Amino acid sequence: MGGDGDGEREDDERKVELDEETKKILEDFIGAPIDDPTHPFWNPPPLTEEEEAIFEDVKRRAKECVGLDGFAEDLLLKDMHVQYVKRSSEDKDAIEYVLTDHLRLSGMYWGLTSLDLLGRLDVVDADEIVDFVQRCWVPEVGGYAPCVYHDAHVLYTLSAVQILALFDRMELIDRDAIAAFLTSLQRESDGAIMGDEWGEVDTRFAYCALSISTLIDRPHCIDRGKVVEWIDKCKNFDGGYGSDPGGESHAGQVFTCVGGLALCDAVDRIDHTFLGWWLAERQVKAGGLNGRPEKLPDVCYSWWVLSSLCIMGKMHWIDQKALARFILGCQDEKKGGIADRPDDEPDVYHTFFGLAALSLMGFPGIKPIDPVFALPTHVCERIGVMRTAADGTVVGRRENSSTTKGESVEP
Ligand code: BD6
Ligand code: ZN
Repeated sequence: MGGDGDGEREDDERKVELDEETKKILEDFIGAPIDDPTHPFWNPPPLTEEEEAIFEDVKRRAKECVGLDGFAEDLLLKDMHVQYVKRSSEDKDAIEYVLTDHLRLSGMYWGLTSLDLLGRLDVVDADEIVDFVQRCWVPEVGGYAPCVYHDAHVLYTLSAVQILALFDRMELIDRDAIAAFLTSLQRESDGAIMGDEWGEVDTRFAYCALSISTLIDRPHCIDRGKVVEWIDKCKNFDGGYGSDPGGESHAGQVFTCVGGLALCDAVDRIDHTFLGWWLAERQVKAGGLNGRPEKLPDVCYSWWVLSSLCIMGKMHWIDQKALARFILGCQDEKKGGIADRPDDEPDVYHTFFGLAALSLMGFPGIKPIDPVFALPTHVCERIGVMRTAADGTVVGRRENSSTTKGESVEP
């Protein structure tokens, strides 16, 4: 690398001090002194045209196969999944549609994010969707309901914000009203977050509040230190997390806690070795992942487990190729969509989490996804939320973010 502008590397301040033994091993390996930038090893001659072409070809193939070398893009039935998601949003008479009223905004987020990951968000009518989202807004509460005429809840407020982020319509959000709603959901006594005014607490709601407050740039509307303390109380002897203190470890809850801690820059609270083991143990012989010991593998846990491992920098602790094979094997070759297990009925939830896990593994033809926000990374970049640490765990906001409408970010 090097050679940009004044020759300074952007990551110079992250220089690692090598001990003498490591230095010697490295020097023997590359056949050049580490500390002499004038040595020809560090100043290779420019590539010939032929070498350049080979290099480009290698780079292209490497990009297509990160972690999954040998996987061909056409193993993923992309167009069929696009049509499946499109159909499931259109067929408003289908029984599944009627029965899922109470999940509607989350269902829309799963479907729309799937389309964006596949580069086909254009197949839906953005204005119609944004209009529906706005009709789910409950102004007297400051949150979104899953569907028109239902009650506002933190779960669907996150889905609404995620959908508006996907369509780049964040200006429609009443950030201060949502911030006040989130503030009202935090329990004074122990920092736990309630889902709505009825008072149930769960680590899912803590994650949602932390994610929303970051996405809308109101990080201090909840006391993050207190949430961290509460999440820490949900940690079990096996390194995993449950839904509340004393709750059994479950991969879904693990994600909400690991993601939540990452949003608070507090991943040091995680027992990395124990939890890394517990998560890696979720992989079964068939290659898929389960949510708890002794359970069958299920595509959706590909996401809950893998995103947690990704945040912890331990994705290589599982066999990614075997997992990708399992997910691809759950595709419905006739209808499109992905099911929880091979030959089961597909649904939009498993379609999204299957695609999202493939995205984390760098599967060719799927856009990259952020393991904490569960949004395509280009969307996170656009709205100014970014992850800064080399291990991918610190989540912050770009300074002078355009989404703050000229207000300064609170200290
Ligand atoms: C979620 C959780 C936290 C924060 C954001 C989130 N986004 C999506 C979720 C998952 C979660 C949810 O929103 N709960 O409120 N799950 C669902 O909406 C699913 C919907 C569903 C029902 C039936 C079949 C397929 C999807 N849900 C209500 C579940 O309980 C699913 C059911 C299931 C899927 N596969 C096997 N069973 N389970 C589930 O989501 O488990 C993962 C989980 C559990 C607890 C916390 C976090 C994640
Ligand atoms: Zn599932």
